[in-house]
Amino acid sequence: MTDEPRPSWTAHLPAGLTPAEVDLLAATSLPAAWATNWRADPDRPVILGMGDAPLTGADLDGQSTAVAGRLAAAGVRAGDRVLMSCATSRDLVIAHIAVLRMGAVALPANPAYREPELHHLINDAEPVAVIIDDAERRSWVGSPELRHRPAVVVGPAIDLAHGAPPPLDRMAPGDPALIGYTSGTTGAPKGALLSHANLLAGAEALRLAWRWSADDRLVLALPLFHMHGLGVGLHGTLLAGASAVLVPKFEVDSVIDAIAAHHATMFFGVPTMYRRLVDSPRAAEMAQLRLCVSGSAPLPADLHRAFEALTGQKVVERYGMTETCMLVSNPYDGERRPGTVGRPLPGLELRLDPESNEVLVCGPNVFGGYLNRPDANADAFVDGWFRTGDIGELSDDGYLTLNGRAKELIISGGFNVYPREIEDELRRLPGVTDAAVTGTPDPDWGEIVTAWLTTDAPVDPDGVRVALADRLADYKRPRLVHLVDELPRNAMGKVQKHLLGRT
Ligand code: MLC
Ligand code: AMP
Repeated sequence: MTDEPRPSWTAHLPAGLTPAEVDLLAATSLPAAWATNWRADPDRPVILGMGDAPLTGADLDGQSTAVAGRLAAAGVRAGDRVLMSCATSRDLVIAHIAVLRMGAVALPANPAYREPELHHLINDAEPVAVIIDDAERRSWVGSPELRHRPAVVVGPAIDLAHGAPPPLDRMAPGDPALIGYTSGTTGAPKGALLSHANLLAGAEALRLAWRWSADDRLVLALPLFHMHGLGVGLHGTLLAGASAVLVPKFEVDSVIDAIAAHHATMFFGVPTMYRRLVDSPRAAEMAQLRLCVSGSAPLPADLHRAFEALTGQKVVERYGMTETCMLVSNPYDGERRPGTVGRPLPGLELRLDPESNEVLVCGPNVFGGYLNRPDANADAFVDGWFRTGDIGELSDDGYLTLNGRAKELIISGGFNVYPREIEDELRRLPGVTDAAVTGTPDPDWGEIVTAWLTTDAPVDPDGVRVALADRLADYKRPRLVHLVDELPRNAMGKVQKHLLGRT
C-alpha cells in the first residue's frame, strides 16, 4: 500500500466534538437504540402519513413486539432470513422493525420483481419466511421450480397466530442484520450481508454529519427496499428519535403537501425526483426545509443550481452503496460543492487506487462479504479495502468527484440496472442472436436502458419491453431498442460498448 494522502472526516463533526469522542457503535445495535428512544418518549409521533393518527414510539414498540411474537410462533428464529417484497406501508415498517429486533435477517426486495427475479433471491438466500403484499406474487413462492421452499408465506400485516415474543434487541454488533441484493459484473444479483454494526455505524455517521435530531421530520417518498429509503431514511429517523412521513408513491404534489401538512424539516431523493421538483410551479414551497439530500445517482451541477435558485436550498449530495451504507457526503456546515459527493463520512477511510483511481473504502459500515460467493468476495476486497467499482478524483481539500465506473452499471431513476442480467434475458427472445445493453444519457432518468440486438428473424423493437414483462421488473426493461447488423467486438471477443451507436 502506498501512503498517499487521504481525506479526513473530521470536517463533518458538529462543533465541540473531537474524532476521539466519536464512537459509532456505542449503542450496540439499531434496534437497541430505537427501543431506548421509544421508551424515553413513548408518546412522540414517529411514523406519520398513510393513516389518521401517527404511530408513536409506544405503538412501534408494542406492535413490533407482537409481530415478532407471531413470527416466532410460526418458527422464525434469530439468524433466519426473512424476505420482504412490499410497497411502502405502515405494516411493512413494523414488520421490518420486528425482524431486526428478534435478530432475524431482513432481506428487502423490490415488489416490481417478476417471478424469475424473486425466485433467484429465494433460492440463493433460502429465507425461512417471505412477506409479500399481493396474492399473485405470493403464489410464485409455491412454484415447483423453486429449489427452496420458505416455511412461512404471509402478507405484511403478519396475519399469523399469536405467540410469546422472543428475546428482543439482544444482537451483538457482528450478528447478521440485512441482506441487500446487488449485481456487479455477473448477471445474477448477489446478496451483500450487512451486520448490525454496519447498519448502526452507517446511520450514526449520518446522524452526526447531518445534525439529525429528534426535532426533525423527514418526508420519506423513497421505496423501503433499498439502502436509500430503508438504511438512510427509516433507520436514520428511528436512531435520531425523529419522525418520518410516509409517502407511498413519489409525486411532486404529494411530497410538497406532506411537507406543509406535517411541518417537515428534511427531504431525501434521487436526482430524478429533484428534476421533477424543479419542473413544478410549487418548487418554492420546499424552501421551509432544513435539509435536502440527494443520492443514488449523480446530481448534475446544473440541476443542483436550478433547485437552489428556486428554493434557496443547497442540496447535500452524498454517495453510498448497498454494501456500505453511506460513504461520502457534502458537509452540513461548510461548502456544498455541486458536482461532487463531498468528503468521507465519520468512521470511513477512503483512498483511490493509484493506478485505476477506483474508490477504495474501509470502515465499520463496510460489509464483510457476499452470501455464497467466495469468488466475488476474492475480487471485492484488496488488502481489506472494499473496491467500490466507482472511479473518482479527489480535490486538494478532500472533496470526491465520481467521474466513471469500473463496473458495468446503468442507473435509471436511482434504480441500478446491470447490463449482463438484461443481455441474458434478451438473448432468450425468439429471433435474437446477440445482445448488448448500454445506458443512454437522459435528463429525467439520468440514464435510459438501451438494447442493441442482432437478429436472425424479424424482431419488433417496440415489442421487446412487452416480451420481457414476465421476466424483468419494469425499470430494467429497455426503453430504447436498436437492431444492428453486428456488435463491435475487440480481439478478445468482448463487445466494445463505447462504439455502439457510432456508425
Ligand atoms: C419507474 N419506472 C421506471 C423507473 N421507475 N423506469 C425506469 N427507471 C426507473 N427508475 C417506470 C414505471 O414502472 C412506469 O412504467 C414508467 O416508468 C413511468 O413511471 P413514473 O410514474 O414516471 O415513475 P415513478 O413511478 O414516478 O418512479 C420514478 C421514481 C422511482 C424516481 C419515483 O424510480 C423511484 O422511486 N426511484 C428511487 C430509486 C431508489 O430508491 N434508489 C435507491 C437505491 S439505493 P410504465 O411501463 O407503467 O410506463 C442506492 C445506494 C445509494 O443506490 O447510494 O442510495
Ligand atoms: P447500489 O448498488 O444500488 O447500492 O448503488 C450504488 C451505486 O450507486 C454506487 O456504486 C454508485 O455508482 C452509485 N451512486 C450512489 N450515489 C451516487 C452519487 N451521489 N453520485 C453518483 N453515483 C452514485
